[in-house]
Amino acid sequence: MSDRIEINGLRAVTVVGALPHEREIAQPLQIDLSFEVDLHDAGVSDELGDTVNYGLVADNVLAVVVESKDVLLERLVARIADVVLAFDRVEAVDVKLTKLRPPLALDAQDTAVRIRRTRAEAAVPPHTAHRAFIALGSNLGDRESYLRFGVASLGNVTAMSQVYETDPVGGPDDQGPYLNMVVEVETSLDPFALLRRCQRIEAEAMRQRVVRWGPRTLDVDIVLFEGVEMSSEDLTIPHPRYGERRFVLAPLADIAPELCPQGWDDELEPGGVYPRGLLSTD
Ligand code: A4P
Ligand code: MG
Repeated sequence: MSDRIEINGLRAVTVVGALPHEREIAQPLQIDLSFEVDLHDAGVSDELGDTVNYGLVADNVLAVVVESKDVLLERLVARIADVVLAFDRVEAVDVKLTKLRPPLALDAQDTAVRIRRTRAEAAVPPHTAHRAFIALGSNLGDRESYLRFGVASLGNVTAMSQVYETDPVGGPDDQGPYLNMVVEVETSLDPFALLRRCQRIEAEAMRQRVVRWGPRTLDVDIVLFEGVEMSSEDLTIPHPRYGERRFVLAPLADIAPELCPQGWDDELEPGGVYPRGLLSTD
């Protein structure tokens, strides 16, 4: 990942070192941090909830450093990496810890250790994963490409329905047929952050070739989010109309039939939804 947040030149005074006088007298350190976070959502939403609050990271790091009684910079720098990786969205961190007045009988400006740690190797719990189901629909332009773009942008897709060609439900009379599908994702985002991600993907798809006021190139809706039932101005889960729509339930039944309302296949109007096989990867 190329997105990063940096905190440079953070200073603290603390006890660290192996020499007797270093155990007695606190000494100045400098901490330089660079951590990997996906910043796409925050770049669109302008919401602190979509990024990592670097003020909070700096506070938590300083709290650990000033309490330090570590002998080795190596130990303290590893603990700093753990503090940063405890923030859910941080994927990896580079930390440089510098002794500004090293105890050397030589003319050296400073000494430092530098490490890189990733979430996979850190002593922190993995992301809290939630299972959610997302419906994608397109009836404008290269519909299959838009679906492919949507699936690729969602990240961590764990199951994928077939693609269905479906007659439009509602809306203007002259719009063309849709391609619809449903995917399962595993996400560490909360429902609102996931909605913002869906909306960002829609915005990116439309930015390219949308006809103003025309049908949509890509619709990305949250159908279900494990353990969540909610209704707010911006977000209703489960999606308010999913139980009435064959174009959502047919693909959902491919990957999670147990989550479809009982008897839906007999109760809903037949027709209008035609399977076309798995999303092609060309
Ligand atoms: N919103 C609330 N709950 C959710 C949720 N669970 N997921 C809000 C996503 N969005 C949710 O959505 C309007 C607002 O709903 C958003 O601002 C969000 O805060 P939108 O995507 O901007 O507009 P929309 O999708 O046109 O509206 P709506 O009411 O969600 O429409 P539907 O019900 O999704 O229907 N026919 C076929 N064959 N295939 C289709 O895919 N899609 C539609 C859209 C109509 N007919 C169709 C299809
Ligand atoms: Mg929608």
